[in-house]
Amino acid sequence: MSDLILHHYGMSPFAEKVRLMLGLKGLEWRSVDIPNVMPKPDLMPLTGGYRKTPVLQVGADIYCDTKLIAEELERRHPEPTLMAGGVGLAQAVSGMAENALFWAVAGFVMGTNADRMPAAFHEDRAKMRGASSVNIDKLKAAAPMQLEQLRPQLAWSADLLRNATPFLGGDEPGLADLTLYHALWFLRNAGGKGRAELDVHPELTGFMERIAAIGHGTSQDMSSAEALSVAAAATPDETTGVAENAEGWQAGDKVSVTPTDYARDPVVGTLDAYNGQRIAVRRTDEQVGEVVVHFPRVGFAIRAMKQN
Ligand SMILES: N[C@@H](CCC(=O)N[C@@H](CS)C(=O)NCC(=O)O)C(=O)O
Repeated sequence: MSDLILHHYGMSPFAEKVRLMLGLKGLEWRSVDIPNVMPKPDLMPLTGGYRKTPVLQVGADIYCDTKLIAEELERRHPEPTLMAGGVGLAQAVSGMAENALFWAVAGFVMGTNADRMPAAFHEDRAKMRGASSVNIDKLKAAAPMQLEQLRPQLAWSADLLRNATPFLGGDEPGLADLTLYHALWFLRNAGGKGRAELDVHPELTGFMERIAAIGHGTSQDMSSAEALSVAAAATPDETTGVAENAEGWQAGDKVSVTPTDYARDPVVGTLDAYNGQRIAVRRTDEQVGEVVVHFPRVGFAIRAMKQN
């Protein structure tokens, strides 16, 4: 069976983006179901603190963030390509779909479904965003404003798709499509009033049907304990090394790597790889031994730690 292990949960839109990448490439993969709130005791030994969903594991190499997961899947399994229309197109779409559009969807979904969500979920997300307390009334009161933000962006998305042929990058679906799709999928699947907002745009509903038809490849469930054993038995891939860089980073520097937006939990280790696109940190965990945790450069801050 496959060496690709995805740590995720069903309702995660960013995980849906990766499940579709696996489908687009027709891959087999192992599926580890993780909690949607902290604590995540079987994920932390692998990531060293990074808590977002999803995470891709290949042996003792751990890939964080869907941008990097896309690149890594493309490197390991180049055909069929995920990069129809080019990586620049995918990242440009990501600039909209994973920021203004995604947050309008998230705000609307959270506000309109607030009473149906468990208190533990609200508390976890408030903490993850760095808020000092949960304010459900504020969340609910913000829903109409979020809808005002959302509607024009759905119209822009429909316009983009009206000019697609039939995908954003041409004849074949690619990362740009999956990136736009995952925000729309979140709006449709979260229940409540989201679906009606999509239904007024036939371009969006047609596109969503085409993307859903890609499927998720072939997955087999794996327990989180088994995934930890896989990491413990494996050795990380050979490093791609630290490229010459103006910032002065060198292999072996003690560093922390932290998302720049939310869930800013630092991952600490020694610098293993650094180049125009990626940062990788080597760390030793008492449960799984030596692992290398990989991040994209964009969206992550690297900082020097004191050597001891
Ligand atoms: N930039 C990240 C965003 C990932 C993200 O925010 N995922 C959400 C779930 S869809 C998350 O981590 N929520 C908190 C959690 O699952 O603990 C990526 O592309 O992977």
